Amino acid sequence: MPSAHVDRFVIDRLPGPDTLPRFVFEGPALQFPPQLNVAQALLLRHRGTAQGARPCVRGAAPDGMPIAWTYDELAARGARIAHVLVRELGLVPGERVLLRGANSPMLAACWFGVVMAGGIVVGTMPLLRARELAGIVDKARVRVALCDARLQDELRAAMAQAPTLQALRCFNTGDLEAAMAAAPDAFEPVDTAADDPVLIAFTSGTTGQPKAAVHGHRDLMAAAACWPVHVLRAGPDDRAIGSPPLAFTFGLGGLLVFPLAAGGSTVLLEKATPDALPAAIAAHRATVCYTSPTAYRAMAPQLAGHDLSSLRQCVSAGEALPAATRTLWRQASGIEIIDGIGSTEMFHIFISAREDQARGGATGYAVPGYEAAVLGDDGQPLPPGQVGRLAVRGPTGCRYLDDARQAGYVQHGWNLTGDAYLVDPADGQFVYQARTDDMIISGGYNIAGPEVEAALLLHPAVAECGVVGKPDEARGMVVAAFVVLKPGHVGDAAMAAALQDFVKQTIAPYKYPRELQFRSSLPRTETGKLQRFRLKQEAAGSV
Ligand code: 3UK
Repeated sequence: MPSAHVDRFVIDRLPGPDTLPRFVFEGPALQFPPQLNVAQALLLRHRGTAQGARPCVRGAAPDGMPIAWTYDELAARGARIAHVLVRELGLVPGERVLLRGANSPMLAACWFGVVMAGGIVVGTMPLLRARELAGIVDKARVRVALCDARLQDELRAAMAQAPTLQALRCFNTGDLEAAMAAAPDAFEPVDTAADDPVLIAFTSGTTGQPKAAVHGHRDLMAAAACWPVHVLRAGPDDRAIGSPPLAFTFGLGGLLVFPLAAGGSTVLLEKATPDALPAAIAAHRATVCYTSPTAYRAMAPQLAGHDLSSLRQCVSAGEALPAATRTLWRQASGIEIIDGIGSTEMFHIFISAREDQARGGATGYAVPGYEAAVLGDDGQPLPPGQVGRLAVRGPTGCRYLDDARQAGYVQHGWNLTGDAYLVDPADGQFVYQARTDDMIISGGYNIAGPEVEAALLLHPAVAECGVVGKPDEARGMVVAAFVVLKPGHVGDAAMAAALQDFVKQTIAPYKYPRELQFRSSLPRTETGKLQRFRLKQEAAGSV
């Protein structure tokens, strides 16, 4: 099927066939028509039907007034935005549109407006600064941006550094709403090919230049046919809520694409921190919650006084879920967390387990539709119990925009996520060890930092912790822990010794942190990941 893209900037910069992963589409649910537009498939096809009148997205306007739009109301707003993009800003299919804003119903309307018009969405994290925004504009060659009025300063500053960006409209009480009012509320979506790009997702990039992962219309629908159907199993009466930004594919899938694909609804909150989320779950009667392991840990002691009776399912991703956090959350909420590993490159979760299969410390099984394996250094699968590189393939996969690092993520048709895993010989579950470059090799032993963290988290005084390798002349590296204590505990030498002993009693003694420092907080990315490279620098004494 010919592409509908008039602007071929992205299509011309995709990896060649020899560096693409093997895409696997098995079973009737993964067969798609040659032409597909996700805005049509998720939203527009319901117009005027009973589904069109059902609740779709909730949230609040900038003045705090509650918003509750049906499918038809979201579609109408998306259509008006598509008209503004095409008529006023001259957008052509294939052009990139940068979106900037905290999660809100208007951000979702902008997302659909861009997609209806055949554009490619370039999501950006709200906390990014002008310099980082300019890098994204440059890499994706962005001419048009839609921005929350309250976040426009940093983007205007970026425009000075990135001259391709020329057209900016602001929403959530800005000039976009005025332009929308003058536009029709119906738009014929561009008839895109199923594999036309629809999204450029920048990796959160803990180090180095961020990578731009491209996904097409079919990729989003294929992801929606896998994990949400087989593991989550949420339906039309479910209402999603959570913290990940729509610029992070964990949030885009969990809080927009998947709820709509199931005919359900979503709550898009500007502020979904652990202090705010329990009250929001109660206020919106949400049924499915998406957030990070650290947020579940921080929320667990704060549930009293909130009516969480609507909540059925809790999804954790972004980093490994420690067994102690799973237990803590089950005790506080009565809910068994669904853990899942996903990545920006794969779009969403590819290894996970249903609540009834979930086991502390394990991520789960390959999601139906995906295959997963643990490979040795020679690229061949390892027997269960041995630690190697996690490899996955399925209906989605890595396609970096114009990036030599494609050859690092994709090898022999597999997507290599950069994670060290093993398969548990007892139950076949995939068990996370560490990022491959974070494995600590000390005195000839391989030690996974997250395993030591999981042990420390079992101690009642520990709120959060991070464990990294510190260069050491005698042992090559030693295990160094950074610990945040819960209120009421003192980080003195006695506490350090007690924690070290505790680890020796809990896991193999050679894994205990020989160095242990107390901190008031740990460095994290906007997607909730611990910034280990900072802890490593600190441990090495370079900062
Ligand atoms: C790590 C996990 C252990 C792992 C993401 C769900 O996190 C997401 O995407 P990113 O590109 O990072 C990918 C990397 O993060 N990771 C994520 N989840 C887990 N490690 N257990 C987990 N449950 O290192 C992976 O390679 O930021 C997660 C859905 C969409 C996503 N983009």
